[in-house]
Amino acid sequence: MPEDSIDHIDFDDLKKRAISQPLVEHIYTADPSAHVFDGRIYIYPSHDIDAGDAFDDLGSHFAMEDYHVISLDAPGAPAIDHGCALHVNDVPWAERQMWAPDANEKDGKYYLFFPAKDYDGIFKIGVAIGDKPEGPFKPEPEAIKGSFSIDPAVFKDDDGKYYMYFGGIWGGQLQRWRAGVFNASEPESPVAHLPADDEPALCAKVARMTDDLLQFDEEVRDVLILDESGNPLLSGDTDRRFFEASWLHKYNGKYYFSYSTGDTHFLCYAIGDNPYGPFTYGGRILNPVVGWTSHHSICEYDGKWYLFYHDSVLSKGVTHLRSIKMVEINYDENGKIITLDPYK
Ligand code: FUB
Repeated sequence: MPEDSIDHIDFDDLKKRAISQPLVEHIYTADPSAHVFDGRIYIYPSHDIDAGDAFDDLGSHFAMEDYHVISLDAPGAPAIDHGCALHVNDVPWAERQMWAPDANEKDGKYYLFFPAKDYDGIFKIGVAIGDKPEGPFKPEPEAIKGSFSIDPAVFKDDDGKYYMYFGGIWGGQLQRWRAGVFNASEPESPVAHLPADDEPALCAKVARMTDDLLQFDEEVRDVLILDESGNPLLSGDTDRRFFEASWLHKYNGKYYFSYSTGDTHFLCYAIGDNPYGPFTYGGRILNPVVGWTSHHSICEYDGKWYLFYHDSVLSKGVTHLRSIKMVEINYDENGKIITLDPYK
């Protein structure tokens, strides 16, 4: 829901009607990537701050500087903030805008994957390593070779292979990489370089990770989303096409690629038979929340499935001051995710 349409909203009423409440209220948090490590839920969110930057369609107002890890012993338990786990000042290659992160575990080490703009203003994706799920994390000196754009999500498949999904259009710069190199040729505009409405939409990206989880182990590939007739979703299909916020989970042996439609504010999913896809559009997970962005993760705990998401109700609609939330989701007998409305 765009910020300019919030004047009429009764936020006290909306808070009562919300299907879940913020997990923490002492800081603003967003873009929650959740995993279960050692029987606990660990959430890797963005840490929203008001740095005073004006709202624009490139997301300049999302000027985050650090990450805090949040954990819960179980659904419904108090959420614990473990403090600053990584600050942009400690990342040699990164200058600003620490956007949506993710993390994963391998052989007792924990890896935080995060996007940030480098000193040329170009988003890259970095890795930082810790001994505990909550950090602190020590960053690698360079960004991942060949990485670009935003919103990394790292999925571990049952065979022990790890895959990074990433990308985001508009402020996430994915459209500037269509030729394989960063296109700096025109003034920055969120819609310059995008395909025409009747052309296939830009795809999220995926690459298998090296055994040490520090690099891509192959050429980056497209995450193709098809419609019910087997055709790629079109760029003009803004209610369904990929915008940002990739996530991958496996349910009943099928691969569910989920994402945000950005400017139309839906969380959607598509189903495939392997980590690379193609994926066939399946439907909506969550209808629009208060706040421009919608971002999420999906994670199983004790046989139940949970959606982690955010909204801007606590800040009374401020786009860049969001709060992470969690709610149970359900699948029907055909494996379709039952769509949730964030407010009753
Ligand atoms: O939090 C900054 C950006 O907003 C994220 O990277 C996007 O997914 C959107 O939530």
